[in-house]
Amino acid sequence: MMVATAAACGDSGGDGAAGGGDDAIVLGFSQVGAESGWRTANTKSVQDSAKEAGITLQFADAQQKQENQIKAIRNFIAQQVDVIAFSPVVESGWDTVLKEAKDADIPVILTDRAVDSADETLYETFIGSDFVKEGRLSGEWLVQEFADNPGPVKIVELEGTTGSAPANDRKQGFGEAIAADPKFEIIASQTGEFTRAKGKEVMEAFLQAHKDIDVLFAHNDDMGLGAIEAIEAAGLVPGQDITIITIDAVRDGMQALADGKINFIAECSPLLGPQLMELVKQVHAGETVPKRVVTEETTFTQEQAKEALPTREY
Ligand code: GYE
Repeated sequence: MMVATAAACGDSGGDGAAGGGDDAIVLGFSQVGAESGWRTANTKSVQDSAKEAGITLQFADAQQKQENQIKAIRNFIAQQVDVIAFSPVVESGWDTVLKEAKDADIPVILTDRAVDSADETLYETFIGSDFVKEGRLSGEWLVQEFADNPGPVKIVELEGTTGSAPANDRKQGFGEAIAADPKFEIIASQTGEFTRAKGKEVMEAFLQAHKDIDVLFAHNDDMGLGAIEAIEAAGLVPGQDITIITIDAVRDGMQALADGKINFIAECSPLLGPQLMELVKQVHAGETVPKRVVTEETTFTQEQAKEALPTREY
């Protein structure tokens, strides 16, 4: 749809020029923020691979606020960058600004998180994980692990950023998996905003309100790591008194898993940079790209974490 104008820029693709020469592709990238270890690794991956690909990166940090992302995108449009990529902090409320980019003939790539726009022509492609699957795999592990437990199994949940695709989808996938047996009961669920500090704070409140928590499901490692501090401060043993499941598998999470403080992690890869740069080049050249690119991921038990840690990239 944007083929004609995108191809009309007629540049050479900026071969080899680290940071880009005059004719390098300019990519405007609006990042969510710096809320977690995952995000730090993701930012590094995007910056390193842009450099490697000779793409000039205009990087904007939205500090977890949608209004900042909308401003950044409008800025990119005003600057007439070649391609816009962004990781939408929440799912809804993007149609107007995406329409503005489309009217300016600037192709948009969604990275990491999805939008709920009904009009799929507002973006070229979406590259990122299957968050529902991550939640489901977490729930399925729990169902298996507690197969011989007569129940009730009391679960507390630390949700990610309210309204974000990973929070919505991980909750859904986990909920579907544990619905397999009515003995599983989510007794409290609240946002910890994907941060360690908030994860700790909310877990403290959970521990005060409930004396009989069996399981913690945290939508990311960082909130789980914050919660571990609260659990230890309450005189309980994380990984034993409370079974802990998280998502991401960043280094600190994997270390806690190997140390026995977390019991299971569903991986979510932040290393989206290289594939993103390929897609940027393709849409800039007017090539057709798949509408959805799903990241490959696995899961880790404590034993598997011990094996994987020495060669873990992030
Ligand atoms: O799981 C979390 C981060 O959008 C997949 O955002 C990402 C999530 C990730 O803050 O740690």
